Amino acid sequence: MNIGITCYPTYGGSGVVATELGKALADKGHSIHFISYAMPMRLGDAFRENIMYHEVEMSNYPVFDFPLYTLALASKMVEVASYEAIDIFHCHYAIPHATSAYLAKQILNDTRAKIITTLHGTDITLVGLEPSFLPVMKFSIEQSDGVTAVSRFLKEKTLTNYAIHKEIEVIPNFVDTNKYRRTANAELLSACAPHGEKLLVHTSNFRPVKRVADVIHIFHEVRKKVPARLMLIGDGPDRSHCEMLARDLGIAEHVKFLGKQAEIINILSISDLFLMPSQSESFGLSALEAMACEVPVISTSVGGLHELQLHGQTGYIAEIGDIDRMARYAVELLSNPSRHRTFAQAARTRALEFELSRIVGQYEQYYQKILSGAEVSA
Ligand code: GMT
Repeated sequence: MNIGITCYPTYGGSGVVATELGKALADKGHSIHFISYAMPMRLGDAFRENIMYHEVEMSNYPVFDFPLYTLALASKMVEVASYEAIDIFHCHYAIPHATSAYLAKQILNDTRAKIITTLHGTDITLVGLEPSFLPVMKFSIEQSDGVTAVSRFLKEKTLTNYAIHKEIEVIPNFVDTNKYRRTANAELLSACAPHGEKLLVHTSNFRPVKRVADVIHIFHEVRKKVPARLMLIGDGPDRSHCEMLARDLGIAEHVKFLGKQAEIINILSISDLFLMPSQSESFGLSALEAMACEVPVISTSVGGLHELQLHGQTGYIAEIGDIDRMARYAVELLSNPSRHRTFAQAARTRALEFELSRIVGQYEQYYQKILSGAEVSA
């Protein structure tokens, strides 16, 4: 198949899923055309002759106070489809990608190329609900030939929040468990935990929805009972506040803000616990990556997280903002090596259920279903 994949090229989960999916599909012989405003981060070192990258060019005409990305993307999709016989436009994150794809298809006047939109999370639960976007979002989702969601939670939210009468296929996120596996790195471990401290880790885009300040507070409580250090990966609007908070609580020397990291397997491999105290999480891809590296997860009970992590087996689940409980769970696991080992193994076993090859196969089957014109309206 000739597949055009549009995603955000940044470190966010939707871009990661889109890029890893494209690479895996290319390995299976499909031709993949990434269409975005920058090269997707995880594509960097993945040259293959059947992966093409088409950059959306943005003009900066002074009359435009705001960049017209939706239109520029639609034009690039038209161009790529005209010369590359695209079978499927697979849009990751609905805003504005599904809208651009709809526009492109109208311009092409082509019934052959199908649009599949994969909903990832905040496109549905946050941004898309804003009155300035909602009607366009609803329309664009309804006009897609196929729609997938990364969890049952997200599917239900889409159907109810947007009053959409359309079949939505749940295809969960995935991880390459051959790549994401725990590998010993004594040198890194002794650099990060020189006195044998336990290592807690968090990775996110530091947006309010991630409640990174809770991570700092949980760690503060944990340190009162267990010698530990905290590593924070990623960057975003709440980072400065969190750095200040760590200083105010007097724990700054035990907290490392690592910023954006291209390669996190080595860090996960030396970690003892992953913290995800999010306010909303449609799936929790970064928790899955941690689980694949045998890192148990302490998370909130929101969204699709309980579809991934099993309370009392792969980690623990608490209510949003219940810092004390999350800290208690963390201390309990960190101070009981045999239970920690059992949880770490269970986390890995659970992650294997989301192995890349299984889920990529589900996407391929879904592509076939949509291409064959199978009925997807409710
Ligand atoms: O977490 C974010 O805000 C980034 C966002 C994205 O689209 O890049 O992540 C969403 O998609 C991920 C991949 O499907 C999911 O694992 C995350 O749970 C989801 N984030 C939220 O729902 C907040």
